[in-house]
Amino acid sequence: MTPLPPGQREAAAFERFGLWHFVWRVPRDLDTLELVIGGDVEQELTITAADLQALPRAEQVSDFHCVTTWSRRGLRWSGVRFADFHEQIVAPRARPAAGATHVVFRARDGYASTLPLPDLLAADVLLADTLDGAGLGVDHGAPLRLVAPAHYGYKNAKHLGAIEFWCDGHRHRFPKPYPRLMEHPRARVADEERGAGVPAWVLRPLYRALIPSVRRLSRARLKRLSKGD
Ligand SMILES: Nc1nc2c(c(=O)[nH]1)N[C@H]1C(S)=C(S)[C@@H](COP(=O)(O)O)O[C@H]1N2
Ligand SMILES: [Mo]
Repeated sequence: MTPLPPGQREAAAFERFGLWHFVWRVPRDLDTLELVIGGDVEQELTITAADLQALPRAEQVSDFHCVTTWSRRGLRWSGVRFADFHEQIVAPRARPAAGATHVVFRARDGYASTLPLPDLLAADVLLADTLDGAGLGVDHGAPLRLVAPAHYGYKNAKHLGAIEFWCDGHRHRFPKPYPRLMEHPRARVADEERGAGVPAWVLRPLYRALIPSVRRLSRARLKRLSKGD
């Protein structure tokens, strides 16, 4: 098993997680994929599952690290590589501007995250639609999510609705009501880039203290959902 990165602890299970507002919000109609490609592009597109089927499938086992200090190792994802998606769909069909390297992921629950294009072209970055051999459920980001293992969980947007390519990095802000300092532009796990302008050692204990309340809320939400709510 790979060693845990600095400040991380192994979680007992891979459970649905997120910030309180989003953990309580569950998007509807997660069966069909409709992914808008936009931003500074020549042609806005709406991508469906059929478009993704034309790309090579990729499978990988990777570790997942939440900024609140829990990690889960050895998750088996499959989907398409972001690099293939970019090369075979985005570049030829949407034709982003040459300087459009600020990539924004918008989720159907109102969540959003961003990463620089060069980070997304790494071989272990997937647009994933299965976990451990089964289609993604409502808990882990159906119908399609970003998996970028070198970056903290908060960059790995679930329930993708749009991917935008912008020349200007200010097109994105960390979702309200949460402060911008919660989002590091790259959030690399190996470098412990937990937040922006706040040292990792300050954030570690604060974030660690949040885990139980988020888990409780998330489990309560899933329980209500299973009763049809
Ligand atoms: N759409 C959406 N994506 C999201 C979040 C969210 O609340 N909504 N939370 C992020 C955070 S903080 C983490 S740790 C992971 C959790 O992924 P999981 O729910 O599959 O465990 O999703 C990330 N992506
Ligand atoms: Mo997280």
